[in-house]
Amino acid sequence: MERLAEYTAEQIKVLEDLEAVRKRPGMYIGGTGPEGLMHLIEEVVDNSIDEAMAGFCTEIEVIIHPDKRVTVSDNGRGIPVEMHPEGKNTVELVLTTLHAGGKFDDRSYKVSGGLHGVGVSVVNALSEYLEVEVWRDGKRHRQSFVRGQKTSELEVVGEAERTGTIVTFLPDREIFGEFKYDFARLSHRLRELAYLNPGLTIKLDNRIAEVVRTFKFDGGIAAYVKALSEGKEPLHEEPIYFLAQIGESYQLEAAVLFTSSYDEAIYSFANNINTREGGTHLVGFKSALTRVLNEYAREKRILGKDDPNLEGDDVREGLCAIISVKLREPQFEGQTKTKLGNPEIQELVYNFVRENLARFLNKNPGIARKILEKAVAAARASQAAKRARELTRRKNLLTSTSLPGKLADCATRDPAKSELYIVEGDSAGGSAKQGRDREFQAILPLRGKVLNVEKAHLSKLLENKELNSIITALGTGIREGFDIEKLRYHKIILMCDADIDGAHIRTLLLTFFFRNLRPLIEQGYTYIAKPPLYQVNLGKERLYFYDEAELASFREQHDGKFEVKRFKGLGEMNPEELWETTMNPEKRVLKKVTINDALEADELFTLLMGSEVGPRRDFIKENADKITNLDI
Ligand code: 0RA
Repeated sequence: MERLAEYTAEQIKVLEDLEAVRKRPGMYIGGTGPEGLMHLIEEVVDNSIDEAMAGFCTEIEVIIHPDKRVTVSDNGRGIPVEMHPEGKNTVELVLTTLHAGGKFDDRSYKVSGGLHGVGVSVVNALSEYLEVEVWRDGKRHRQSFVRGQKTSELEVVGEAERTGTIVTFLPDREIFGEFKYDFARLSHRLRELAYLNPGLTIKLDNRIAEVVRTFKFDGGIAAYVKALSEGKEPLHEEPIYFLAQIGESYQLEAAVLFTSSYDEAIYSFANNINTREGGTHLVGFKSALTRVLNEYAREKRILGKDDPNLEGDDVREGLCAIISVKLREPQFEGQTKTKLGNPEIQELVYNFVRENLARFLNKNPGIARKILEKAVAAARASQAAKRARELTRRKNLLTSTSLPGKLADCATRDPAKSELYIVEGDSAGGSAKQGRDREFQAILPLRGKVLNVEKAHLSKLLENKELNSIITALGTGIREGFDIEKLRYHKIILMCDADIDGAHIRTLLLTFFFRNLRPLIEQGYTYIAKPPLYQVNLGKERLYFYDEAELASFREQHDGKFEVKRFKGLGEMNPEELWETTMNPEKRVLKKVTINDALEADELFTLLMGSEVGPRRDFIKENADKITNLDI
């Protein structure tokens, strides 16, 4: 009797959990758009990654099938199959119980931050269909589910000569609608995971885009740093790399490459999660770096008695670095749960970097000198720039700054009501000027490829006419000189063509904003305009469609008499059309740029600018649909 009551209660709990997840998917996977879909895949992959981190898995494969099913397989130990007293096997428990992971598995560094680590049961609950196959104890075991509920018991279906887990699922259309995967993002993430787990092979077999990619990097984060600094000139051949294992609970890793460029690119990770908001590991890293370089400079008399200390910004100019920590109990904080909070980590990382970097500098005096000469030069330049800024500020009081000639400004002076359209090409710029509402819409046309900001010095960048006119039109200044109070428009809208060049220019502009005007992205002032792809003439009516799917569903509802026109570029639209479809606030589609969009643009940009042909070709294939949809 008692047994039966328990079983029923357990059953009820499972159903309640299922309902909770299906009712509010956003709470568990962050949304039901491409972001949420990405979380589903990541959740399953993370389980395999945990197995790799525990040292039992060397290969992971992700297959995107033409019918949108996803298969994630690994050669780990396999989910345990034994029965529990309540009559369920471990596989079923893991797949139907919220947060079951931890209970059945004591793997030490688990990926469990933010929305990650919600458990595969969440993926199961949100899948039209899920099948798991476990190869373990010489047998292949299989169990199937529909919308989180089992449709079969765990059955032995054959023999197995190795071990592993294979999960295949189809996201539920009731939840996700007619969904599309973000391929570029998926391959970016899988590549990143391969760098973070050296030696692990991750294969992505994308049968929709027909791209197969295999990621394996024996060099780990040192190789990642090298790839990220492609196109920059290194001050030393090989990245400086350190690794420390502290007891059972912490693993610390850092890879550092100083370059002659002017950008700082530091990426931090905790348990394989990109901690975009930083955290204690990053703070520990930065303070150790500044401390060690100042100590070395004093000891070797590179800095004189009367010289001030080098500032953090000076020692980090041109630095490309990755800090990756793995820990048992990560605490993730911040708006997007991508800030590491563990207080003990700060000192651990500080001591780790301080000791290892000091030792490296002492052993490699030639490299040390180059690094410090660069830092000293940066310090001088920043002092000079500060003086120059003060000078121009004084001058500006007399001469009043003039706006760029190509800018067609709006009438209102109220930034909260004003919009700035940054438009690719003079011809589209012309149509936009004629079609706009001049009361609150300003137009700034840009000519051609804006500038390869990656390779440019800060002062060069300010000489570039196109970028210079953006800066003056915005009114804020840049970098340390940035002042949001001076912003002249509260909506900055990037309007580019729906082709590969447009995508490239947009990537470039986002990179420029990310590096120089970051608060405009962080505080949500930056948008991407989405012009329509098709115009349909139906009798006297003119209709516009923004992607293939919209047009397809229109075709389904109307047969026969209508005319379809495909827009190739913004320049093809006349002023009225441009206003109707892309600029009229009542009708237009704008996408707010997030810091993630910008970060990805930034990394992508470095890859695209690099010498490798492969990444560029793959980018184009994976983005083929996005480029026509302009849905960055
Ligand atoms: C619980 C315990 C153990 C492994 C796993 C779960 C596991 C889960 C997944 C999900 C995808 N791939 C996986 N691989 C392993 C430890 C098993 C043991 O001690 O033998």
